Amino acid sequence: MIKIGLIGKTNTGKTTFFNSASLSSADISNYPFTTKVPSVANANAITLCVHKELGVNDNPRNSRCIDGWRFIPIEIVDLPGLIKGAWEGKGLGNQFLSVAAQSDALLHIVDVSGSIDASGRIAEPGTGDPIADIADIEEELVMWYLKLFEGNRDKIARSIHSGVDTINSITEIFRGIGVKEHHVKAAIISNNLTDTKIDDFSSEITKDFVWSLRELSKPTLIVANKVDLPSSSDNFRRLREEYKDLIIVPASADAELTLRRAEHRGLIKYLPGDERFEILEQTGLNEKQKWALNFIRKDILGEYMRTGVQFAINVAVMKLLRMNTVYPVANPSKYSDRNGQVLPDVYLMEAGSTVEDLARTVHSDLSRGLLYAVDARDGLRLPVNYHLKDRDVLSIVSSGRKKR
Ligand SMILES: Nc1nc2c(ncn2[C@@H]2O[C@H](COP(=O)(O)OP(=O)(O)O)[C@@H](O)[C@H]2O)c(=O)[nH]1
Ligand SMILES: [Mg+2]
Repeated sequence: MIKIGLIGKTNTGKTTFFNSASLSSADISNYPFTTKVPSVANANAITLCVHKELGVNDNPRNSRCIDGWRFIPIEIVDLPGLIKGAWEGKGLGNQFLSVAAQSDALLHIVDVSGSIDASGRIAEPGTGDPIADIADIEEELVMWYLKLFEGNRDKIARSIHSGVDTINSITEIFRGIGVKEHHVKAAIISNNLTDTKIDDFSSEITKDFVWSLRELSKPTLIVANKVDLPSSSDNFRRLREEYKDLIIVPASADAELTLRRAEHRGLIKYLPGDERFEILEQTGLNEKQKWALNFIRKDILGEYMRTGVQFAINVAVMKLLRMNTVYPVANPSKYSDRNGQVLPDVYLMEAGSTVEDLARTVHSDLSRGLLYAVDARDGLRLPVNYHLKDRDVLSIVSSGRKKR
């Protein structure tokens, strides 16, 4: 399952984001380091289901379908707040880094209202500097990569001298934190290091190289949280000016938590990520709740279209990790499995994956004796090396086992 780590300084709203995305109730508090252990929960990537377009009713099994939207489970991890020097093991640095290492992508949560100081303590709104906060956390991540590289320089060199190629020798060092050969290859190419010997990696070259490696292996977007506070709008503008090469999603985790709780209690109708909600129980609302909902409607949804929590997750999965949704079915004319269940499963498949990858993901039986796939929309036979597209509905045919 795809795993997304929430990183950032203390008190930026990571736990609130985590709770609102998963509607679980880990402690939300102001004290530094309350999040002692990383907690993991299920959240969802949400995409438009194909069932409406195909004109059928579906029987989802590995996911849910609500109002035409497919909710595909993913994992989110709430990490302890990072402080400067984490890469040297300060604070909960080592614990943080070992968990971040297991994430496929990162959501970097910043307090865009400037309500925390540089060390993550609650401060007067507007006094903190979210731009510097982003740079601090980025620096920590890069230093962690740099430390791994520098600490293993001799080992890498020995491996290369013994005949292992450069890419594999470097990948071996970083494998434990989720770095793949193709990341190392791309980092070498983008820094024009194809013909540079490892002994000639100056400290400057090395820093550029690990910077690329960090970017490639842990795709990250910025969640500019707390946009509900008035001091956020200027900071948000500055942030966008300053970091043109990053995806920045404005968010109010607090507003999302309010909406999901109200929805949970049957007070409103609201789908995560929606641009609107509907009050069902006017009479069940007290004045404070009415005020809060009005505020969310006007100042958050009205201004930013959405609370940003679900949107950030969707963007991370679909854009950063380049996932496509693919629906395997056994019966291409009924879009069903062998038991007649319509569109039971949807899989997130990385762009570039093939029919063969899908077969392997669905069931090892299918990949043995794999023959081809049938496009359920038009009956077209697709070879095993066909690149899956988003919203493909495919029947995999193998000699090992009949259609699935
Ligand atoms: N105004 C506002 N406050 C928020 C928002 N998200 C979190 N907070 C508050 O920020 C403080 C720290 O939140 P928490 O989730 O514990 O931060 P963490 O340390 O990053 O996990 C708490 O007082 C939250 O209520 C938000 O979107 N808007
Ligand atoms: Mg927390």
